[in-house]
Amino acid sequence: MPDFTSSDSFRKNGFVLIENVLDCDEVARLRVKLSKDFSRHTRTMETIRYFLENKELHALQFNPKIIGKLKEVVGDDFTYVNNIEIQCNSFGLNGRKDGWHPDCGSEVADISNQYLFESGYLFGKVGVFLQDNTLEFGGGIDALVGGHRAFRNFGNPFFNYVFWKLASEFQHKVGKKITVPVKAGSAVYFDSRLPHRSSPGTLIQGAGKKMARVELPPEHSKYVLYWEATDSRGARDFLRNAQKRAILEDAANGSELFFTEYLGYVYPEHYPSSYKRLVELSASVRIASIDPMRAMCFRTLYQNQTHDLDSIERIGLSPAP
Ligand SMILES: O=C(O)CCC(=O)C(=O)O
Repeated sequence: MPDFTSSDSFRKNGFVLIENVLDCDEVARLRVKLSKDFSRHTRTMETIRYFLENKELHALQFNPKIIGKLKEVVGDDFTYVNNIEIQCNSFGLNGRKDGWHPDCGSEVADISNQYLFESGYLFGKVGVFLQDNTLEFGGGIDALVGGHRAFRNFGNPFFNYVFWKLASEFQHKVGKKITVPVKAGSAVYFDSRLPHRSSPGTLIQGAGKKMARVELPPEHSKYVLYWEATDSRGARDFLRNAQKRAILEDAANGSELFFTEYLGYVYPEHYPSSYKRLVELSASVRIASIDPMRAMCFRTLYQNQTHDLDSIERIGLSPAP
């Protein structure tokens, strides 16, 4: 088995495994809490509001092992984007590619986002897993090793896109796909361009094209906390694209207004003191957010749950920020 735990693995393989972030007792306590809270509804995930209300969850972002590894990979300029997802029994396995996808799908579809092809580009998702990844129940992610390297810069947006399209089809057919050996209490930091999917699990049924919550016995429930880590430039580019996505969210069509919600949180204004204290103590973590005026507009849209174009224009957001 190659060494997925050294910081080089992020550049080389597209992900790095961070082992033993939490001990058994910490995992057990978090599982009890999440099991209780998720039993109150049927949603697949909790988002930033719930995360900031619960100290034991936001403390995970400041775990010394996670911070240490992110510093090794990203450097001292590392920054969090808090598009928080706390997923429960959530699996996405269908579609033409059986659930395989990069996270930057909406960014690469917009040809103006050439940053994805730059050699120094660094953006990824951190996931903290509260169960082992097993053959029967999944519990972690599968990864297409090195798949992020399909993003090559030929100095021409059209060639960049076409090469990526062809290379990612080729990789999907012949590339090396592995189940990342996640244990309860470990974390993974993976490149947003890396094709990955929920590890399937032979006993998992009912997973949809989009992430769907499936029924599992409580002792096998799957819980994962995700957020993004990058450098200051990566955060700026990502948040610009996220605003375009937020504007296209439409509550009337059943969309959850996920982007609209988290973009409304500005650091430090909208964060509790328990979180701010952790940022201060860490002395190195930066929290990215958008311009406060724009954030206020997104908060209004989220509160009203209205997303028609009229209301977007009325509160002063243009569809192309
Ligand atoms: O944890 C999982 O099941 C995979 C999640 C995933 O692919 C995603 O959030 O993009």
